[in-house]
Amino acid sequence: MKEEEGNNFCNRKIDSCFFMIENLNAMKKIFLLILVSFVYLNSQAQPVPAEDENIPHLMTFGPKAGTSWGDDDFSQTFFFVIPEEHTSPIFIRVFDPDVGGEVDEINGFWDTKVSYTIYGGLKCYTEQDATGVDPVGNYKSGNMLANRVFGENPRYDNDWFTFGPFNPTEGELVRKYGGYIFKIICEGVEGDDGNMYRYFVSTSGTENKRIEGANAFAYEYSFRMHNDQNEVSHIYPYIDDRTISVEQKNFDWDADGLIRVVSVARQGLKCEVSGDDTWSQNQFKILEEEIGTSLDFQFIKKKSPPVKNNNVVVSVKNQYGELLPFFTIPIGGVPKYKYSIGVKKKE
Ligand SMILES: [Ca+2]
Ligand SMILES: [Ca+2]
Ligand SMILES: [Ca+2]
Ligand SMILES: [Ca+2]
Repeated sequence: MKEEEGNNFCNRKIDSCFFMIENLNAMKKIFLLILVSFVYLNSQAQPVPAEDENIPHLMTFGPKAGTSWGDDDFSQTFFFVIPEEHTSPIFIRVFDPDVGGEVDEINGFWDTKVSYTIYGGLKCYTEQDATGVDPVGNYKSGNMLANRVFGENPRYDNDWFTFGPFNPTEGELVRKYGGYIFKIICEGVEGDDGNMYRYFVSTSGTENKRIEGANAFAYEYSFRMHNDQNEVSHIYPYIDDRTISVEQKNFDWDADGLIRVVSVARQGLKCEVSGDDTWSQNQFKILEEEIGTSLDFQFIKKKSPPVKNNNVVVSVKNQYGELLPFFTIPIGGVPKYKYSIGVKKKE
């Protein structure tokens, strides 16, 4: 081989090497793009509880259960926000609506009935009693759009039941949330067992299909923790510009590890936690940087002794005693602690 040819051969080899590296980079970029869009799509979905919350199930007991099972009032209200731009029909789907079978918590034998009622129209959200922690007064406000009672029913154990279709305009238009609001109340009617369930607001009556820009929120969350001690559950109350301080309140935590608050400016504020069948609360001041962001309440289980089947109730109020909404898709995203802010602050 002549020297010149040898050089050419070398150059070609180097060229193809560069080509491969460029290809590799392009592949990495494509992979990243797929990953990012997957995460984005996921965060746009409307399971309730949502992925970022990592809460296995909502929990509502029959009215004969003792509160030591972890439900203080046998009633849970959720609101769905459908953006104004969305004009096609929507469906509200319930996972494991029954009380019995594989998913749910038995107390003696299955004898519980729960009702799910969907409300829309004027005052379904803006009625003051609808947005409290207690099922009192006119909390069932608005137009009743659908209702169904479930007992033990193998047909819907570990499976979905679908309400709807509803026209989005059947909800109540609430400008500050940019859309129509629907309310769903799950309530224990009879018995003493625990109903575990989830929701999904969908464009389809037969499967879970996301509605772009939709969200869901509650003012009091009654839920089942994971049994796996390595799983951390989260809720994300939104801090608006009127908030100076907040009070968190939790019920029947069974001393299961710790509840802490993380935010853009907070690395981990420990909250007062409740024992069996008790309430606990504490107040803390909101930092300037936290305005317009969500707080991340983290529910971290203790390693031993393990607490199984732990049901807990949580709410957060501002200094006026107004409850803060927990959005299932946190407003402004999941807050990440920023060292540059945090080091200047004392908690
Ligand atoms: Ca029972
Ligand atoms: Ca079930
Ligand atoms: Ca259930
Ligand atoms: Ca509990």
